[in-house]
Amino acid sequence: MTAAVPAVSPLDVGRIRADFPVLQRMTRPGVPLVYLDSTATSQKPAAVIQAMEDFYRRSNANIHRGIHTLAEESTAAYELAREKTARFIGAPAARQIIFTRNTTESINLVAYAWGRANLRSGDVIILTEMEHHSNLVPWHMLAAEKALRLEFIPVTEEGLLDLDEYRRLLELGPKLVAFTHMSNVLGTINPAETIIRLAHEAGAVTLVDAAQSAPHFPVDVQTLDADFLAFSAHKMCGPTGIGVLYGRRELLEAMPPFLGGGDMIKRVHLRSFAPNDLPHKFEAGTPAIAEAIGLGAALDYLSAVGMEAVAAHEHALTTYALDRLAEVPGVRVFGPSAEHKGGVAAFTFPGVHPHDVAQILDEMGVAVRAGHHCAQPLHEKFGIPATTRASFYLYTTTDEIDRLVEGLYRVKEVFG
Ligand code: C6P
Repeated sequence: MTAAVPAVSPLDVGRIRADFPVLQRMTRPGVPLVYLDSTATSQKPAAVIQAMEDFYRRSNANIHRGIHTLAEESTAAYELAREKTARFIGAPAARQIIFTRNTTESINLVAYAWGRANLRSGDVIILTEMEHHSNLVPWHMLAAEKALRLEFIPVTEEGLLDLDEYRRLLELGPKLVAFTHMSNVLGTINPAETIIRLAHEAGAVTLVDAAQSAPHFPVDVQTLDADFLAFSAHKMCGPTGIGVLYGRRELLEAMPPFLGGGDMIKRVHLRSFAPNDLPHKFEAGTPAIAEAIGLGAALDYLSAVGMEAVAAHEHALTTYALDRLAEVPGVRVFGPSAEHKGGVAAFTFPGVHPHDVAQILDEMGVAVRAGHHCAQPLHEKFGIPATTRASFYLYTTTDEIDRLVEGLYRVKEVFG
């Protein structure tokens, strides 16, 4: 497939695509893969696969425990990945980076450790109507346990947060404001700096779900002034099984541990224990070592490409995709205009179930996701059970968006 890219893209997408082995495959004879499901998980460049293989071939050992050569190499590689992660998001210190399994676990860690220690009956938490279940259910669970009150910033018809309503909700004196930086359905890029500044003025702690922002545009925790920020490696060219929680040092230091076990302690006696220092206090048990190294390689890869360039490429693709999808009669794309939107287009096709749309697209090699995308309340808000969702990344081309549109005309033929 030729790698046609938007005229204004700053990326050499042909070269980038050559770095991703899976993008070279056919899904069936003569049908090349068009991978438009990076919001669910991104593909991995050879450099990441190689870094993990090299670790297992050369240095595999447990970390923070042994004093033999392999254990020292392994520990150094794991801690280097933490330093790379801190640098990637502008964290002041590597010890403020906690490795978890994914965004979901990072948010659960905050709900369990910070929430249980700091929230009391009647306290208010502000969320938004566009949250992924990962940033809803942990708060539902905590609210049920502690009789907390959950409030939601409404989403407008256009797919933006209603900031006037947010200002009114802040008058309730919330303890926490937790919100997604970018919606995995609408693609809305929320004004995180403003949301955080207003939350701080109201005395609230903030948590940013950066699962869809950290992979796609520059995110700097100090510019944002975020208290907590969570994301997953697998959505940003890294492996599954490792995620990140960034936290403000004072908050992390004051929090009790999340899980108990090896590595998270300084001393253990039969009837007591003393927790370890940051970041180890929150990393009980043997962690995902090879995966951390894979994450480090993914961040090297993205940094070499340049996150500004990734964002500019995706913006151009989104503009192109919205124009092309508007040509297909009856297709309704949810979310704001390209100005406020990342590389996600979730849509309905008149009279055809999203699963059927995805099935026909798959026959043409086009991989999209169909369903509620773990954002059921948002779909309820728009009065629909499900959408078909195409999503873009640094390796996506305009040719691939053309294939998506061709596929939608095929859906029209099949379903009349
Ligand atoms: N969204 C999607 O297809 P995990 O599964 O923990 O790595 O990420 C959870 C998560 C949290 N917040 C947002 C905004 C997300 O988009 C996701 C994951 C995927 O949309 C899988 S459901």
